[in-house]
Amino acid sequence: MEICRIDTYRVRLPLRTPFETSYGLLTEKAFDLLILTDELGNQGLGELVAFEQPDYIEETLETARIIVTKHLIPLLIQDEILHPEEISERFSVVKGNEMAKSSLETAVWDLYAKRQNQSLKTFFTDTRKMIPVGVSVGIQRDLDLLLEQIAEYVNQGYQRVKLKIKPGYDLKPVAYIRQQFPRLELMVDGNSAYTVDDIPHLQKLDQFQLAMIEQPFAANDFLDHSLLQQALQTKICLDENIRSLKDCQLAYALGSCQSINLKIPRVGGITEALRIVQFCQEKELLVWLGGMFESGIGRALNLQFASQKVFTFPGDISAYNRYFYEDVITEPFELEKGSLRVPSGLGIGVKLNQAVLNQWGQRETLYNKNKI
Ligand code: OSB
Ligand code: MG
Repeated sequence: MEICRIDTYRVRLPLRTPFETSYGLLTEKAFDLLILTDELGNQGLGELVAFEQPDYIEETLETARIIVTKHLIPLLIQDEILHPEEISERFSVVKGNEMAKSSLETAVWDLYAKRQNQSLKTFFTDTRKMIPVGVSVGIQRDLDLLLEQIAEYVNQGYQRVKLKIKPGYDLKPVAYIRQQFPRLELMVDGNSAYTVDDIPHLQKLDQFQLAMIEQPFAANDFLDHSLLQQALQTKICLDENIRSLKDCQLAYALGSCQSINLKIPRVGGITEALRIVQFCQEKELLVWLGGMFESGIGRALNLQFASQKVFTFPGDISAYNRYFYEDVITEPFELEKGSLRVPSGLGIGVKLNQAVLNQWGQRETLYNKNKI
């Protein structure tokens, strides 16, 4: 197949409620949609999920845009594409910049599936239609409000709660939630806010039967995470650290974690994500699907991928109304008994809502072979 045209929508969607992590406050989600058009007029959709601040990882929306337009699009259009698995190899001359790569790589997978008249999940093995999901809850200093928020999510049916923590805001909120919800599937996410000196403090989390503790230490740290995992009963889960299969192998070899939060954009796309799933299965590492406050496009991709039965642990894939007032797709995802349904259409299975895009987005053409 040949990519003849590439368009983008730069979108900002206001969040229903601001989301606080140890990095700061997110009040709206800015992202780019990428639309690839082939020689037959089929369209593949991808989402560039990078945040505006380089706090979660190095990439930002702006740096990723430069990488996409200046370095990746030329590689994408230079030769015909026979299979989407070729793309990660073709992009490997560009170092890092996984989210930029993923925005195009996943769009190529969507386009390929549509050309084959297939849903994307048909390219994965052992899939199902309903995906158990959880919710990630931001830092909320008023513990009664926090509890109210969590009770609301539990009532809606979410099957797992992830609580964002940071130094000075950890044991107390966790103890408070545990007291009210003794059997809730609960975990915490430190988003790199702790250091090796906090190990004795973090050991106190062992008493709360948490499913796991996500990313307490720095994004490039494997050694201190390994020390912590040895000092803990609770599983450590790595998020920011994991950009590739190699990172998983390193974490496994060092014993830095027992669980992997897999985000397709953070590992450069579907091809690398599939390799990681396979490795985790071989090594019996618990792998589950994370989120980046995606719009319906990235969320549809996540659901297609999470349709693989290995994803038994509820993902950070919530209904659209946990994040936004309206979504950029025509049928936004709703919660059905604690699960989201994998869309059954071709490719990622969703259609763009043009009215919403016109209101919140700005269109630009990045490449046009025939100047059509
Ligand atoms: O660490 O997983 C994270 C959101 C922003 C930045 C980092 C993270 C998160 C989430 C969001 O936890 C999960 C979601 O998309 O629902
Ligand atoms: Mg995380």
